[in-house]
Amino acid sequence: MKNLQQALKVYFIMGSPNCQKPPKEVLTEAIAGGITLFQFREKGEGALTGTAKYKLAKELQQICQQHQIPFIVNDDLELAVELDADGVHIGQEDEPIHIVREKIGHEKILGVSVHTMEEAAAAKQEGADYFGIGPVFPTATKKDAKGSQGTRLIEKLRSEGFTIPIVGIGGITSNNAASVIKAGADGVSVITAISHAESPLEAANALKMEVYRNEENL
Ligand code: 3NM
Repeated sequence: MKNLQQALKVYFIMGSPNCQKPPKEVLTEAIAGGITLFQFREKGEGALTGTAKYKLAKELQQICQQHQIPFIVNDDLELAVELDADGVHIGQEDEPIHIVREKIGHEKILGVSVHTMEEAAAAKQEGADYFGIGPVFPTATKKDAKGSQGTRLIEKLRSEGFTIPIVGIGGITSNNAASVIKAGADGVSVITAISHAESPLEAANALKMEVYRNEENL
């Protein structure tokens, strides 16, 4: 995808367990507030499965399509293929990266969560389009997340010459997004900061302002 770096600026991730009002409403508001990419991540307590999961994914994808927001599926490769989603995001515990790449083809976005230099080098080699790096700050959203590691790995990757697009994840809000961008990330990915906000629109907008304000080249 041509403008992946731009699309990663304000990357909203969500599934029904993350929402305090209807997911379609939350997504619509987040888009109005300026998110640039959406990931459907139906995980955690009360997560939908089967037909209900498919139906919600389809509805959210349609909202994204109406607004030209790329729609990415977390982990569920089968769902991504079925929906002809714009991409997939996988962790280290999921299917091997090169297999996922083979299955989705080269036109789709492939995001990979990495936690070490070794994982980063391997992920790049196997065909990742971008890295998700976290948790940058403590997060209550992902129960099996590792301890927060700050922006160290982002800085190290940049200082060692990795130019691949990177997003930080984990506990990011408009109050701390600046440090993630200053460390060298192209964007921030968030769940709670937008999905639990009283106004997802304002929360998305505040994040967007912080990202653009702190970009190196401005
Ligand atoms: N992955 P919030 S942290 C989905 O470190 C996810 O790889 C993480 O949610 C990682 O913005 C995380 O609510 C949760 O902290 C992010």
